[in-house]
Order: sequence, then C-alpha cells, then structure tokens
Amino acid sequence: MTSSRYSDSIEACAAHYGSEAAAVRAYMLEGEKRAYELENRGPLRFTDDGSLHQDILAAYSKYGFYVFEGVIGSEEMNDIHEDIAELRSRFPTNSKSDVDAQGRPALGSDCTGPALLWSKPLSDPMGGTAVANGRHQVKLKDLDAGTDAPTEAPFILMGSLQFSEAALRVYGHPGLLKAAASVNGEDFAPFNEVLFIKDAGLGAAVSWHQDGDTHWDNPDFDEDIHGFNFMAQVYGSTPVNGVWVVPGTHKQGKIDINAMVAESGSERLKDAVPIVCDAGDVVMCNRQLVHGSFANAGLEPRLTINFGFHKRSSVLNVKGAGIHSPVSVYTDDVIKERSKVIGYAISARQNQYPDEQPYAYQPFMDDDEPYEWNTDAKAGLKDYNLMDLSI
Ligand SMILES: O=C(O)CCC(=O)C(=O)O
Repeated sequence: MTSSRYSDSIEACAAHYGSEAAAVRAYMLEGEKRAYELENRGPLRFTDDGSLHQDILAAYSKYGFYVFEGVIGSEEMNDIHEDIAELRSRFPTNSKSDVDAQGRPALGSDCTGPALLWSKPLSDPMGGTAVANGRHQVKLKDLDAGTDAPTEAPFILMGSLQFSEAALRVYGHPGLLKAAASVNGEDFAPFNEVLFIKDAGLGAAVSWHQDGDTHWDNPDFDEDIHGFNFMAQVYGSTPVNGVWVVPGTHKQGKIDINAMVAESGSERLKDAVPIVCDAGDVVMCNRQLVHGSFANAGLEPRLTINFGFHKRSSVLNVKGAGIHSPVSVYTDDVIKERSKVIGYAISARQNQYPDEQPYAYQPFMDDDEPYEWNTDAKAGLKDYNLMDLSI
C-alpha cells in the first residue's frame, strides 16, 4: 500500500463514496505518488536577465503547471491568516443576507459586481450546467455532508482584491510578477482574482474543465493564449482538497471531457494528478489544462488566493467572453484601467515590506500616475472586477 501524509484525510474522504470508497482511496494515493514524481516543483529561480529559469519554463510547458515552493514566508503568512479571519467575520450570514454575524453591512453587500458565491456543502454546483458557457461538461458526485452541516457554505469570493489587502500584497509579489512577465511578456495584462474556499467537510467541487473560451479556434492558438492562474496556498493543497490536473492537456486544444470520463470508467480521470503542496507554495497553472477539484470531504481546509495574467495580445481589442464580467471589447484604455490594480498592489506591498525591491511594471513606466495605495485607491477598487478580462 502506498503511504501518504494525508492518509487520515483520504480515509475520511473515501468513506463518503460508499461502494466506490476503495477506488477513491487508491486513486488519491496513486495520484499523490505520481504527482511527486513529476519534475515541476522548487523555488522561484531566475536567470541574470530576469527570466524564469529555463528548466522551470520547460517543465511548465511540458506539464502545464509548476509548484513554486516557499514563496510566502511565515511573516506574510501570519498577515494572510489575520486578514482572512477578519474577512470571514465580514461574510454575510447566508447567501440571501446583507449583514454579517455582528449585524454590520456584510462584505460585498454594496457591490454591483459578484462577490461571495455560496454552494451546498460537498456538492458540485457547476458540473453539467450552462454556467461559464458550459465549460464544466460533466457532473461530479454530490456527497452527503451529514445532518449537522449548514445548508450552504462560502465557496468563491470574486473581486477579492477589493476585500483583502493581504491578497493584494500577494498579487504585488515581485517574484511572481517577474514570473508572469517571463511567461506572458513584460506588458502582461490582468485576468481576474478570486479566493477558492474549500472548508474541510464542506467545500464544494469544481468539475473538470478548461478555462479558456475565446481563442480555441484562433489561427494563432498556442499553449499560452488563454493565460495562467497563480494559486497561492494558505493551508496547503492535498489529494483530497486540491485541484487535480491532467498534465499536458493545455497543448491539445478544446477537449471532450465526457469522452475522457467514459474512457476512464468514472469521474476519476485516469491520467490526472493532484496538485499537492504546502502552505506558502504558489502554483502556476495554465488555464487550458484540464483541471478540477473534488468536494472536500477530508480533514484539511484549502483556501487558494487565485489570480491570473494574460499576454496583452490575447486581450487587446478582443471581445470578452462575458463569463467573469459583462461583455465588452478590451481596448487599450480598458486594459489600462483594469491594470491599475497591479500598480496599487505593488505600492501596497512596498508599504508593508519596504526592504523588498518592488516590481517595475513595464506598461506604467512612462506613466505620470503614482499608483499609490491609499484610501482613495481602495475606494476606487470597488467593483473593479466588473472589468475582469474574461477570455
Ligand atoms: O480551486 C479550485 O478548486 C478550482 C480552481 C479552478 O478551477 C480555476 O482556477 O480555474
């Protein structure tokens, strides 16, 4: 039997699957072992010209994901924990409520754009639905969260940088922004930012999907055309609660996931591996990779600070897909306005970590605007996600 540091959690999870328990256990143990056999993890490393080390770029290109280990140190992690606790205290009491548990106006209650999404515990709310242009082609198994579980649990916090300064500071991390420039060019553009909240015993599934929408039939299609997401882990990511990916699928165009499930004989895609990593690690995950996460029926929570970047050429003068934000054409002005958050994030980070060399974002180099993080800038971020660059 393969050993695992997550054995107890895998057992707890497998027990939810009834007659499939043994298959789930074996899948998670074998997947974890195969994940650690891939050569796609290590610290952020750069060459003298500031590019990501070629070994990292090669591994990212081969597998479609890379685990940057130890990006967030203990001081920053403490800051994130405090911020998340405060943020959660401002969540509405339920999906219909406008107030938090202390009766204050809840986080997001004054927003026009989407903020906190809820889901039924251990369900798969998106699989097999038309949500996001039907990208979640198959429905994963809904699990029983037990009679003590609440009827709904927080799931995804959209437009997260307007609510969490700790997430904003992670967004301004110079090493991560350098990595973004290395993959998407120095004039890279933002995508969107969310928190994925997968509380232990409650967190919902995100069915298998590929994220891209706009460029599948583009004659200039390539593996990077729909960008990537950084996934910064606050508690770590396990075979039970983590995102699973099918390495290499980001190069294959739009994939029939129903056919993959049929070929695998179950929702457990046979070539998939879990993204396993520790708190403080940050994953770079190609949006075209087939990926998804099962309901978190295990013992550890996962909270991912998710933020993506695009190549400018993928969004400039492109009509958005209307998935993350209302449909519009991403002119130079729109991209500039949406990119302001990069400038604010760099400033917010510099305020907190004055000894760190801040990232110099090339599109703002000849700009007179100071992009200073202050109360006006904070107010200006309200509903900024209505301009997410959705492709
Ligand atoms: O974190 C998760 O569970 C899902 C992440 C995902 O699907 C995405 O970032 O596109």
